[in-house]
Amino acid sequence: MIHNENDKTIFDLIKKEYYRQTNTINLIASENYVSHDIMLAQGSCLTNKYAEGKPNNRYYGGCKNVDLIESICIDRAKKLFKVEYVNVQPHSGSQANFAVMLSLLKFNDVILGLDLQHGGHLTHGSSVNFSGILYKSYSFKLNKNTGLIDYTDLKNKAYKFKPKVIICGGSSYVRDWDYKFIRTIADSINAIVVADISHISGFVAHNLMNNPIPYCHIITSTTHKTLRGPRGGIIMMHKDFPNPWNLKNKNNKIKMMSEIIDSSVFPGTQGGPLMHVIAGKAIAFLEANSKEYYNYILQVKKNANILSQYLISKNYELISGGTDNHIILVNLCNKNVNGAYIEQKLEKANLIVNKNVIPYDQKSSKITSGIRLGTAAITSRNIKEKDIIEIGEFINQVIQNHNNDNIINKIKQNTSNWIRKFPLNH
Ligand code: DSN
Repeated sequence: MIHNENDKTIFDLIKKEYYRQTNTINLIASENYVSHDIMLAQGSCLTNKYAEGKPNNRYYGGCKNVDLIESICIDRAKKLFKVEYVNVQPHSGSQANFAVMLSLLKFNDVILGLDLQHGGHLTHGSSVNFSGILYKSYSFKLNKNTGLIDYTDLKNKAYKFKPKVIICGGSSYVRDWDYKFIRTIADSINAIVVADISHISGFVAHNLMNNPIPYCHIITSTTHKTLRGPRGGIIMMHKDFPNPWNLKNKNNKIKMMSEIIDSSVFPGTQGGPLMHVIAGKAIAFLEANSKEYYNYILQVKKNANILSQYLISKNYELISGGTDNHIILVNLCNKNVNGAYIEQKLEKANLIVNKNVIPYDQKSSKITSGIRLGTAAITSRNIKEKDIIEIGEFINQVIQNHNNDNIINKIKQNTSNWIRKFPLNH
C-alpha cells in the first residue's frame, strides 16, 4: 500500500491509520472505503495542476488533459443521476451548499431547513455556520412521538416566514422525504427547493429511495458517503431554468441558473478545482453505474434494516423505530448511558461510531443521548445478513457490559479476529 518512507513521521502515521481502518468495524454513517482506482487518481500528478474555470474555458494553459477529465466526470454524473446540469468542482458538501446559497440569496434573506438537532446539517441554517450567520434561518422539526418530519410544522413555518429557499436533506434523518409535498408548498410561496442528498445519493442514483431530482430545483451532494467516491461535493439540476430575478448576462439575455451557480462555485466561493479529486469523482460515477454497485447499495439498505430489527429485539430504542436508509439513530436513554461515553466504550472494542444528538435531546452535542450507526462502510467489506447480526450482538455486548473493562477487552479480541474475515478490497 504505502512505499514512500521519505517523511517517516507522516508515513508511519498513514500506516497506522491504514491498520486502524483495516482492523476496526466502521459504523460511521458518513464514511466509506473507496476503490483502489480512486485512491490512485487522488494520489496522482493531477494534484499539481491549476485549472480555474470550466473545461475549455480556463485561466491557465496546459489544461487539455484535465479538460477531458472534468468533461467525462460531468457526463458520467449526468448519466448516473439523469440530470441536465452538474458542477463537479465543489471541494465538499458544505462548499456545494455555500455556492448554491450564494447563487440564490442575499444577506439576511430567509431560509428554512431541518433543525440540526433533529437530523439536519450545519449548512442548513445552523446559527454557528455561514447559513445561519449570513441568512435569517428557521427550522422545522421532527414529531416527538414518531421521529418523522413534522410536515405541518414545515408548512406552517413556510407560510409564516416565507423563506426564499427550503432545504431538505440531513445528516442523521433515517427516513425518506416527501419531496413532492415540499415542492408544492415552495411553489405556493415562490421558494426554491434545494435537496442535499449527501448521505443518500447512492440510493437516489438507483431509485432505492424517493427521488428528489424531478421535484427539487437544485440538488447538492457529497461524493464520499453511500456513493463511495472521493471526499468532495457536486451540484446538480434536473432541468436548468432562467433565474427568477431576471438577471441578464453581457449579451442582454436572462441568465440561466447554471450560469449563476457556476460562477458562485468559481470565482464566488472557490479558486482552483481539485483535479485529482475530480478524476476520483469520475471513476466513482462510473463505478456507481455498475451492477456490482447496485448489489452493494441494495445490501447497504438490507444490512441497515436487519441491524435495526436486531437492536430493537434487544430492547434498544431507535428514533422512528427503524430506518429507510443506511443510518440508525439509537436513543440510549433507556440504557441509562450517554452517547459520548458509549462511543468511547465501543471504540475500545474496535467498533467505531459517533455520538449523536437525538431529537429534543436534553444533553449537549458534546455528550448526547444517542449514537448514530451506518452500514455503508461495513457493507463495502462484503458484510451480509448474518454478519450484520453478529455486529449488532457485539454492540449489544459492549453496552450491556459498559462498566466491565475485562469483558470489553474480550469483545475486542473477538472483533479483531472477526473483522479479518472481511478484507478491505477497496
Ligand atoms: N459530518 C457529516 C456527517 O457525518 O454526516 C456531515 O457533514
